[in-house]
Amino acid sequence: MGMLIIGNHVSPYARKVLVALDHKGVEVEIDPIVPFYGTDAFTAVSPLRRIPVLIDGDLVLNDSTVIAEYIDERWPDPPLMPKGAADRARARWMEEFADSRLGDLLIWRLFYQRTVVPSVWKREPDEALIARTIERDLPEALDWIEARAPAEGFLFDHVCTADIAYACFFRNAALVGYAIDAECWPRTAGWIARVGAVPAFAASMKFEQAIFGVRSADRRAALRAAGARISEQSYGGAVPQRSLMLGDGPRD
Ligand SMILES: N[C@@H](CCC(=O)N[C@@H](CS)C(=O)NCC(=O)O)C(=O)O
Repeated sequence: MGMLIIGNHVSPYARKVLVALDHKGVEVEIDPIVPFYGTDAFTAVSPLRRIPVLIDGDLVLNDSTVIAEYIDERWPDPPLMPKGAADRARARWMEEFADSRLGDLLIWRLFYQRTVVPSVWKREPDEALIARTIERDLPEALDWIEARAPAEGFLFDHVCTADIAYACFFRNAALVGYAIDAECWPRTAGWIARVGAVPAFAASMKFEQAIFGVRSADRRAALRAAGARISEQSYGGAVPQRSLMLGDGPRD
């Protein structure tokens, strides 16, 4: 078996590492599970029951940031981190803000409510939480991002993991109907569009489109038909399990 990523292109965290690998021309097999359907074997390699997971021989890595840094060190060309200690630290903090704050706002409060809550947990989304997020919390986060978004090009002198992370989160937002208002946040809107046009990111769109809204059980076939290399074995099962990190309920 070659190197494996457990995860799918609709997870912003998994997509970050899949785009990084593609950007570097590294081939990988994918097991595109929805994490809630992970089996006990999944728990064994992902103790928080989260995607992505990278498995490379006897190396098992968790967390998209850890995985992306491993990828960048193992295949240094083209680089996905800036040079120099200060810029590298800045890049890590920018990525962390996206992973934590945009993860909370765009994934758990928006995307999760609109997609996972009705389809996996068979409940109505929490509309009050969604409204509060869009009207109050996201504008605050976008103001912070706007002050740091580049007017042209990327955060540093070439596209980096941090740029990709933001574009991944805003793609999930777009999938549930949220677009950055370019009149309010023009630099952010322009920057995210430029990252979206980076070939490896643009190439991920066909995989996202192949699986978004497709039942967990049918995703392997859909992705294979779209040209992805799908693993023989899967860490996914038929029955969803409670999220270790969230319980199975909405979060505020
Ligand atoms: N810090 C982690 C977060 C990963 C994460 O939250 N992944 C989501 C999918 S988008 C997940 O697996 N959620 C399942 C759960 O929390 O139960 C990373 O960067 O990889």
